[in-house]
Amino acid sequence: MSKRKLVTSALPYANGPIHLGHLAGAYLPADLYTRFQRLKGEDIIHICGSDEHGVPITIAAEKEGVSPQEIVDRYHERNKAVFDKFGIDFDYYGRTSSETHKKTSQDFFLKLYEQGVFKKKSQEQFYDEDANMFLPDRYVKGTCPKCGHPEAYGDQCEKCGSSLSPTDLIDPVSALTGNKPVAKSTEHWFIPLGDFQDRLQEWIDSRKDWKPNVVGQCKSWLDSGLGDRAVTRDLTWGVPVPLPEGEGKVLYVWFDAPIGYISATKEWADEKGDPELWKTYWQDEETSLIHFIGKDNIVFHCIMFPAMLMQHGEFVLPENVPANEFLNLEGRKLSTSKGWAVWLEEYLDKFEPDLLRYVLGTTLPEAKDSDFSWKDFQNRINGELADILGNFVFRTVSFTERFFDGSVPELSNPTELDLNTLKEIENQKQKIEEAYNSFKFREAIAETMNLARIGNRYFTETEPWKTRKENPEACGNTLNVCVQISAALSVLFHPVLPAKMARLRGQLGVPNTLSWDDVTSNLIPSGQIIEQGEILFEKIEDDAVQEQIEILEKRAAESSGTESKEFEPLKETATFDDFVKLDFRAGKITDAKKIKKSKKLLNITVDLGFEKRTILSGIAEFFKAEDIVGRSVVVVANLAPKKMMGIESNGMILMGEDTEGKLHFVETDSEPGSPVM
Ligand code: B3M
Ligand code: ZN
Repeated sequence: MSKRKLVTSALPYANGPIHLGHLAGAYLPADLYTRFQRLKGEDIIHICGSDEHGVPITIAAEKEGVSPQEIVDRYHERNKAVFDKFGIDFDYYGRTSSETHKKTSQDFFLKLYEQGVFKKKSQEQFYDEDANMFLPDRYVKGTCPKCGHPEAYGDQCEKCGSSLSPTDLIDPVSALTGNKPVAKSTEHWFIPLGDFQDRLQEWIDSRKDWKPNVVGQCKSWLDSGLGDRAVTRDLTWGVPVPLPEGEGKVLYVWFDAPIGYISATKEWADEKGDPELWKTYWQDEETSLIHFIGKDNIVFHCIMFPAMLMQHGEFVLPENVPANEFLNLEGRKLSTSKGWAVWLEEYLDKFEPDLLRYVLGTTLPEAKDSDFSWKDFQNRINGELADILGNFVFRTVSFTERFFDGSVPELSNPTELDLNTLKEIENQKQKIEEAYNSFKFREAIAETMNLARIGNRYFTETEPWKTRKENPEACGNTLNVCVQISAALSVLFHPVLPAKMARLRGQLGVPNTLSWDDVTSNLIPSGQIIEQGEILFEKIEDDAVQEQIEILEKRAAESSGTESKEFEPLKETATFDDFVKLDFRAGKITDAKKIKKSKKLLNITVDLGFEKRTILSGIAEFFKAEDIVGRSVVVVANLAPKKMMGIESNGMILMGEDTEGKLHFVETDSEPGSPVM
């Protein structure tokens, strides 16, 4: 066991408000973990802050026609406030525009520079001649070479997750002007990640308890071989490169942002009046450093930052990086630009923070992508928080109030059932603890709710409303047991429902200072007076969630209307001669079947009038084989044959793609075999 824990959660870009996806990716799990460990009495701090550099900020500023500073000032304050309201309990929320950060990241860079680790290379970089600037990777768009997604960015394809360079893109254009950019030479410093390959490999192999999704991504990076990665950029917004030859250049945002964790810890220590304290958390080997992030940040936290830390030499390496997958919303991918998101500020206008903490906690995308829906939100609140947890503590407290004047009855001559039920407190506590310690928060929450289920079942089985008259001792025992379970829940549920459990502790007279290990099956002495407060969990009405669904749909509709649609850039001009080489024919699908082992391809037989053709088409995700038989289609009939999955495909069926990426057939009424032109 380490002596102390340093938890970080990804520094959100201060370029927009926080939504559900952010919470589910990093902040809620980090907060659950930290609150649990704190209750356990661990020495733990949770550090976060705004990422105020990088192209996402300048893009937001340009869109609004304001300065980057204005953007980061606004969102830093807003995001900090909303995290606070939602109960994300950071020890410090810094920002990467601070002086401490500038100095810390420049010193870090200089140390590596002096160690001679960087390679200085001149490289060809895309330049936008109208905008008069070098284009950062994010400012170049084009088609992803790996998956064909037409909207990939020069640093990453958000569809398949591949990390890219702008020159990898097919048909690159400038995101500023839409121009075709020109390549121009510029000099930059690179960290040769290849030199760290073996050390990183060995280190990651030694991480036995990492999540499979994280190890998997690291492995695929390592397997494909690490190359040089530029750590500087031609930009004006960012931390200036601290070298005379670095004028006009700044540190790459993914170089400075993780150092932001260190700067923020320094500021935290300063604020505590113990300026050296940060070193204990970053430099003492007995610290466990844990990064909570979303899956799109894995490579930076598991490859790039560790390489930087290894090279620097004075810091601990992350002990674990329990990255989450993505959260979808109502079955669709979250998209801020398409208005398909739930912003936390909006949520908090209508509902209490603890409700979402619970529901999101039970649906965290821990092992694979997961889905949040408003219907599920309502079901879980009504069916679990209200009907199980709320109902259990309500019946316990109100029964005690009514029939025992609020005084907790004593346990005398308990039955085996009473004793076994009390034992469940310890059993469940053990399970919950193990789940928290292995970053399985969904399981931790489910097991906590199970204790309330056990209590409810026991209450019903022991029928205190009957024993009250027939066997008052047994009735008293039931209530004693139920009060003990309620008291235990008021602590065990604290990481998830901090505000609600504080209220429950108030009702039961459980001190707020109680730690996790203080929880026993005898928390409340008999004779203690307990009091019903207002109901803990009100049910959510249909109207309330319907309203949220409508808000979402309305916004999505509006944004699809007003959003200036981005069209694919046109391909190079084709001459008339090029065009007439292609022979388009009308056809009719006479048979279609799935291809084993292929998610995308269907094996389709098309009647072209003069012959039948086998054509493989990548439409299996959109159409069922049996549904397309009989459809009229247009076929490129003289395309050279191509073998896929061991089958020869002879031609291509034309498809149209809609804004959501769904495919549709291009149809014709002509007889099979007739030319289409
Ligand atoms: N700001 C990316 C993101 O918000 C980035 C994280 C930095 S963590 C050092 O996804
Ligand atoms: Zn892609």
